[in-house]
Amino acid sequence: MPRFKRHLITSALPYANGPIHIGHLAGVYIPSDIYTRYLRLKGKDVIHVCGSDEHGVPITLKARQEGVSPQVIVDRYHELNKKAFEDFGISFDIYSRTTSKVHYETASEFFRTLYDKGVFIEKTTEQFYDEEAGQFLADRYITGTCPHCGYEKAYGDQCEQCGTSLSPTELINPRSTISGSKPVLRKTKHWYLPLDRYEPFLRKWILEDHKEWKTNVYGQCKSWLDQGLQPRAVSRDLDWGVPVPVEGAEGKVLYVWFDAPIGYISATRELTPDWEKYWKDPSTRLIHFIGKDNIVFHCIIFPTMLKTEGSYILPDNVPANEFLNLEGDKISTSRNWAVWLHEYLEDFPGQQDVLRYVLTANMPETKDNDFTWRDFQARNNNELVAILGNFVNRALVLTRKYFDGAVPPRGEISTYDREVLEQIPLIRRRTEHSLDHFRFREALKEAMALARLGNKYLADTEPWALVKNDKERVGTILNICLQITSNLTLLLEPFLPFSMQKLREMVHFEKTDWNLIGRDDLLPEGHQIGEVKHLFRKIEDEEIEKQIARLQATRTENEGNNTIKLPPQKEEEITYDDFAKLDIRTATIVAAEKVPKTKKLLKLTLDTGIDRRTVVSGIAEFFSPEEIVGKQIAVLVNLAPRKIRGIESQGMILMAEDPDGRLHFIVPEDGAVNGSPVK
Ligand code: B3M
Ligand code: ZN
Repeated sequence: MPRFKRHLITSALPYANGPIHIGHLAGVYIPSDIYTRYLRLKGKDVIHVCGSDEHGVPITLKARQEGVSPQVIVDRYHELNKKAFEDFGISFDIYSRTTSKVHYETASEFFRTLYDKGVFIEKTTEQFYDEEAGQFLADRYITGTCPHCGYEKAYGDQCEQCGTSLSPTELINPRSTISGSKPVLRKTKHWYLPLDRYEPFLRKWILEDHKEWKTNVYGQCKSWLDQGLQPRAVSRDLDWGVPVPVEGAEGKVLYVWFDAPIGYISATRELTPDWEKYWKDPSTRLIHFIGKDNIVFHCIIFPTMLKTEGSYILPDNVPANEFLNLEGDKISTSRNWAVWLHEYLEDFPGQQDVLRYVLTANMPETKDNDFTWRDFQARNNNELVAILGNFVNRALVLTRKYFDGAVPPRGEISTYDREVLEQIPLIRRRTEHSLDHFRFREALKEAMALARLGNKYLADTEPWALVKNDKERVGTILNICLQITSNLTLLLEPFLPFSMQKLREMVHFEKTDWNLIGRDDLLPEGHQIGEVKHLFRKIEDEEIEKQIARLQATRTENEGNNTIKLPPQKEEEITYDDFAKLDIRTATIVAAEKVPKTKKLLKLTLDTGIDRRTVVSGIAEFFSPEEIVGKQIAVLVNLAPRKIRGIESQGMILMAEDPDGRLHFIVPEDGAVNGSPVK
């Protein structure tokens, strides 16, 4: 008897404060969707729940930025993201939201149960308060320097640079993100979940009973546990969220990370009156798909909540992924460094599966990974078009041409034919093994092996060369190709649902039963196939260049403009030591040229007195290469080198920017030896 009777799959609830990008898809929603589709095809009892995370500071911050209410923000992005997921075939059974009535009830009840059981510690502590804004500063309302890595824009709850989870008082030089002012400490009462008390339970449950978890997940849990757990506040002083359902808690709401995972329960509750069997029967297998920054919440905090509540099951696995980068840089909403799903569809309509394919092939399963447009094009053209599309197309077109679209009889089969047919169940098993272990890149590779096999079989047997003299043999070959094709519709369905639906229609094979994979008689002799269409199309260089140019424009806008702009107003004070860290020197521009295909960038060669070096500078709109060669300037020479458009830039030219955006060089007045320090 299998240990589990049913599956409950959850995908992290994305904050409804911005659109969905490829990083979200590759990290969470494609793996969870592949896995769910696979289980469904196998005929398992499975539900996949998700929804918008609509509380917390990420939402209220965004609302403040736009000067609208949080409700306006969450309504907008809930609809946008729900549609984006649908458009990409992410087949949730429900996409709910944490502002729903059911969720408020479920979350309050949950808190209340723990409260009544005496699980929480009530504590009054001093927390940061913004006197100008008149509010407490939780989590992302506060930024400052990370005590671990020195990143200057770390949030009060987490440093996005090094991933460390922080509490606001650890930040060096804390600032309010609302007013920019220096916060003061004020007393406030909150409820804490004493995680430290559950450490023995967590150690055993994770470190002993779940050794099979992915190493990145297991490792993070172990390091949390080894560092020792602290009580965690589960309430906040905010006016947006689920009110703390006890007396004397006016103005306080549940911490977003307390209510959000309960959102999985609320969503299930909305989906089915049978929700309890998914959450409370130990023969349900609960699996959380998440990104790596959510590990502690899903492996330590939420399980502790479930455990202390007492009536719920715990997750059996938490297959978290690492992060996807874009063209070598961290994906960032605020820097607009992303490929947004809705924008992708405008440029590549109907090509959702291509993105699904490329993101699966590059899934950041064990380490961070990179998405590049060149790789996207290559995988489409060399794999989807040249292997899968090509095989299927030839098999179907030849069947129509030689046999009027009726599956020809299979005559005597050769040893080679047999070997090919015998591969099908083996490929199935290998694909299953990878899927069962949440190794989706590998699974896709294994499944694509069947397309490769078919393509090679067709190339080796060359039916088009035999048709004149041995039509019977051609019939056998095409029969085998068609069996492979129908097997492909099943094997690739979890990965490429749109294309496989199309292919099922083309071959008139509507069965969606994983257990049929491996059979060599899926399409009986005489079965009529339908009209043949292309599954994929070649992606041209121009289409890719357009995408790269768009990113380049973003990069230039953000910072590619590699110049120090002297600020129009006086900025924050620094010490002399801060200033002394900057090694600024005089130098002469000895060569200059435009960086191809950019509007703003010049590649400069400088004589700095100490060496000759290259600096890429965003000044091309104001200066032609000819007019600046020979000019003496000031340059920051000890800036860490960085690649801009593939060119390593080793420094930064100092420029003054006047109010209308014009740039002026900072020039030593009557010449100075190159390399003279500017003090
Ligand atoms: N909204 C964080 C995130 O989007 C959070 C996940 C909640 S899952 C319960 O990364
Ligand atoms: Zn840090």
